[in-house]
Amino acid sequence: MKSLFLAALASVASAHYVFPAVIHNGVTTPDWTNVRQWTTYYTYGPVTDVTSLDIRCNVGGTTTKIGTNTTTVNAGDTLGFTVEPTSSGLYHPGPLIVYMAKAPSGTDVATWDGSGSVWFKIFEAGPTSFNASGPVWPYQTGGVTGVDQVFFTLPKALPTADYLLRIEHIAVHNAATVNGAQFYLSCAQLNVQNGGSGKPTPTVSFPGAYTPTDPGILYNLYSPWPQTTYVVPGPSVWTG
Ligand SMILES: *[C@@H]1O[C@H](CO)[C@@H](O)[C@H](O)[C@H]1NC(C)=O
Ligand SMILES: *[C@@H]1O[C@H](CO)[C@@H](O)[C@H](O)[C@H]1NC(C)=O
Ligand SMILES: [Cu+2]
Repeated sequence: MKSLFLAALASVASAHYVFPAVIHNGVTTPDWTNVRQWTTYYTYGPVTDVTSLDIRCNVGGTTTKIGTNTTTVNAGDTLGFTVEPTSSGLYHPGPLIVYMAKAPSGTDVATWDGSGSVWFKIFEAGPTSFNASGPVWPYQTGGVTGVDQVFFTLPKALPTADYLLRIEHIAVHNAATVNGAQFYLSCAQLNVQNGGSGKPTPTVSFPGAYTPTDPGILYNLYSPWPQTTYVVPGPSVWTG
């Protein structure tokens, strides 16, 4: 009985996922060197309260200074994050969203907390289609597995500056009750070079961007069956 219980606990823990590393120009950084290592990251667990500070850069991700390295990139580059554990990957149903926030000039992005209405969305991926099972999510590869790497492109018009980069996957399999949606997220620091002269808008704050009852956050994946709609939460995407 006891070992069964422990086995069940272990499978729950390993069932979730984290984004621990950045992929750029074919190079994957070590885990948690270029991504802020949040407190209790080893649980692979989600944030569920969108009104808490944890929704910004995960638990302790805005206050814990662990010397995270900043990744130098060019505007317009393709960037990626790894998903761990790789055996199950990004397996929950839900959208993938990427936000950025420019560090105020004179501020060291490595110690900046990302406060204020400074975050703009650069990428979102909701369902690619709907079939007789409901939404088809682009990062699920079938069965109970998902991809173990995700990629997106930085806008070419992004001004040269230091930024926080926030990746988020919202799992909606339990989202029919308030605070049931699961937010898997990490923040990395970027030094963006060769940028453009765009003005990223609209901007939002974290917490603040979401409410617990937003469509896409309070969402019943199973009713009506099959589901035929899904609204990705947050502001519109700034493409530059
Ligand atoms: C940042 O990079 C330096 C040099 O590559 C490395 O020695 C250091 O351990 C890195 N920082 C972290 C938090 O891993
Ligand atoms: C819906 O599409 C997904 C992804 O291609 C597939 O795994 C699933 O079997 C499909 N369901 C039905 C009922 O066609
Ligand atoms: Cu999970």
